[in-house]
Parts: sequence; C-alpha cells; structure tokens
Amino acid sequence: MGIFKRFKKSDTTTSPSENRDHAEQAAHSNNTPADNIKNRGDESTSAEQSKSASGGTTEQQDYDRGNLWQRLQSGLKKTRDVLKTDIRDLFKTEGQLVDDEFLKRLFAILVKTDMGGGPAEKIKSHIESQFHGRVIKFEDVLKIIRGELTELLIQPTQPVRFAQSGPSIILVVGVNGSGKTTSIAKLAHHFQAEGKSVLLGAADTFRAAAVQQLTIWAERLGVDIVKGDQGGDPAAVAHRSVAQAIEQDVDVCIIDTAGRLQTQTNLMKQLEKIFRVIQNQIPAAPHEVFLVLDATAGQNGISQARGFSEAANCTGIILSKLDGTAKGGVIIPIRQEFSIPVLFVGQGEQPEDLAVFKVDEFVAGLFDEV
Ligand SMILES: Nc1nc2c(ncn2[C@@H]2O[C@H](COP(=O)(O)OP(=O)(O)O)[C@@H](O)[C@H]2O)c(=O)[nH]1
Ligand SMILES: [Mg+2]
Repeated sequence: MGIFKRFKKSDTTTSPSENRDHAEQAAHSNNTPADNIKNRGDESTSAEQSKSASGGTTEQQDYDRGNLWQRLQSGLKKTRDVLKTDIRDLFKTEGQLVDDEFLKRLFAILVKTDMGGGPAEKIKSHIESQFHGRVIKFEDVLKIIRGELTELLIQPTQPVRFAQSGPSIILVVGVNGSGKTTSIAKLAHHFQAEGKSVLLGAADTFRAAAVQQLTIWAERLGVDIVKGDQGGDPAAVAHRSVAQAIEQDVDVCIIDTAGRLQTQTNLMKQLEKIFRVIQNQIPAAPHEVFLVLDATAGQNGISQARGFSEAANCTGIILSKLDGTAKGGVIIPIRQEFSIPVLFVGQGEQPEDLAVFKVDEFVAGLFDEV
C-alpha cells in the first residue's frame, strides 16, 4: 500500500484501476473531491475539440497519428510474424488434433512473442478446455488468441481527466531516465494541438540538467515554465506552478518530478509533500498522475516503476521509447503488471512523437488488419 493512501480520492482498499473507475463515477456524482473532473469521452465533443478543429491542427494531427501508428505496426512485426507463421506451421493439415504435444508446442510459440508467460498460459488453457481431444483449425486458434488478448488489454476508453473548471494539474512520475521530461514536452505539444494553454513546472530540482532540459523544451514549444534553483524545494516549485496556473487561468499545468533521490524514502516523502501543496490549492488535484515507463527497460524497470505506481497512486501510463524496440507486444505484459491503463505511447524524441493508445487498433495491428 502506498504512502499516499491518505491522499487518495477513493477507498484505500481498491486497486489503482478501480480508483480510476471510482474517480470517473465520482465525476458524475456530487460532493466529492473529484467533482470537477470530467472524462475525455465528454471532452471529445467539447468546445476545446471544436477549437482544435477550427485551429486547423486536425489534419496535421491525423498525419502525425498515421506515422506513429505505422511505426507501432513495424514494432509489432515480430509478434505478428510469430502469431501468423509459427502457429500456422503447427498445422500439417487444415485441422489439427489438440493433444498434449500440440498444446506444448503452441505454448512455446506464444511465449516467443512478447506477450509474457501469463497470457500464453491463459490462451493455452482456453484452447485445452474447449478443444482437447478434438480437431481445431488455424483460424480458430487465432480467434481465441485475439479474444483473450483483447480481454487482457481491455481498459475504459481512457480519457485524460481534465478539471471541469480551472486548471487541470498533471503530475509526471517515474524512474530516472524513463523519459519523463521528454514525455512532458510531448504532452504539452499534444494539449497545445487541442487548443489548450499549457504551463510547465520544473519540480525535478535534484539535477540541474533536468530544469535546463525542461526550460529548453518550454522555449521551443512557446509555453511558460515555473522553476526553482537546483537543490531547492521541489514542493515549492509545485506550489508556485499551481498558483501561477490558477492566476493565469491556464488549461493544463504539467509538473515534472525527480526520478531518484539519495534514498527511496526521501523520494517518496518529496512526492508526498508535492501532493500536499497541490491539494492545498486545488483539492481535486492532481487530476492525473502519469507514470512514465521505458518500454525497453525490461523486468527490472517494470518492478522499479511499480514502486512509483503504488506509492504515487498513478492514474495512467505513458509508455516511452516504443520506437527503440521491435517488441511492441511488450504492452501486453505491462498491462498485466499494472492495473492502470496505458494512455499514451512515446515513439521518439520529438514533441510530435506521442500517440494516444487505442486497444482495438493495437490488437488489429497484431493481426495485420490495420
Ligand atoms: N528513442 C526515444 N528516446 C526517448 C523517448 N523518450 C525519451 N527518450 C530519451 O531518453 C532519455 C531520457 O529521457 P528524459 O526525458 O530525460 O528522462 P527522465 O530522466 O525520466 O526525465 C533522453 O535521451 C530522451 O531523449 C522515446 O519515446 N523514444
Ligand atoms: Mg527529467
């Protein structure tokens, strides 16, 4: 249980994903701290959206999005090839008897994709229980895999939850080097393209380079930034960021945080203090806590990130560096490990290199149908 449980917006006995669901329900009920939260589903028909359309950015967004998905498609090639070719090779005739040997070989092939052992086991068991001792067709196997993967990945159509009035505060956390600062630049660009005004808070005061890096991005993107001195109090920066966001009536304020301190306890205390100063000014904030996860970091990176996720009560994942790996399928075990949704995928170091993650498009991509 994370140390931020007293800051949670909902029952501490629930999982993070349930928290998100609760927060969404709370958004439609009265007298809760999450009162002024609305979901991105509402937002798609909102004034901001039409503002973005009239701002002439939609075509560019569609173009960027096409490119990003093309890149994700090539990242899924390995998984797709294994699913299509290796599984087909199990079939000497159109139908194949499902016996222990078949199941063993199928399981080995599934593990060869990036889906992880858990999902592979689940698919194997499904086929075993339904087809053991009977003949199965290649198309049936693919259909079952597709169904299981869709079920494993399923997440609410995850909007960014914006404040209904006043600034939306987004805190970005994650292990050092995971891509927090770069992802903040991408998010800022994403929100700007939606016609929103953005303010950045450089609360990673632990490393001088971190403030500098975010300052360069702010200049490049033409957004304001609130910063403190190196070694200064990050909570003070967070406080000033939120205060300025309120004063200037900014739409979105994105706050960077440190990924590492001398000790884990110090880091968690620092995050706790940042939460406190934000909530002192806007009780329902932060409206989102994004965990940045490096897609190339492997199991070790995942377990480190899990520490953050639990401690900071994260609400969604930004999966960075998905361009640096041919293993797009890694999203499957990540969704298994974290009970929070993958909201965005980062695929490069430029502000445009961020795509909204859509489960149906991803699954279609695994089966060559995009
Ligand atoms: N290829 C690639 N590199 C990335 C991506 N996101 C971040 N990076 C790089 O990863 C390194 C660490 O990123 P940074 O944002 O500084 O991480 P932070 O320490 O978590 O703030 C930098 O060199 C970034 O340019 C991505 O999506 N793709
Ligand atoms: Mg950084």
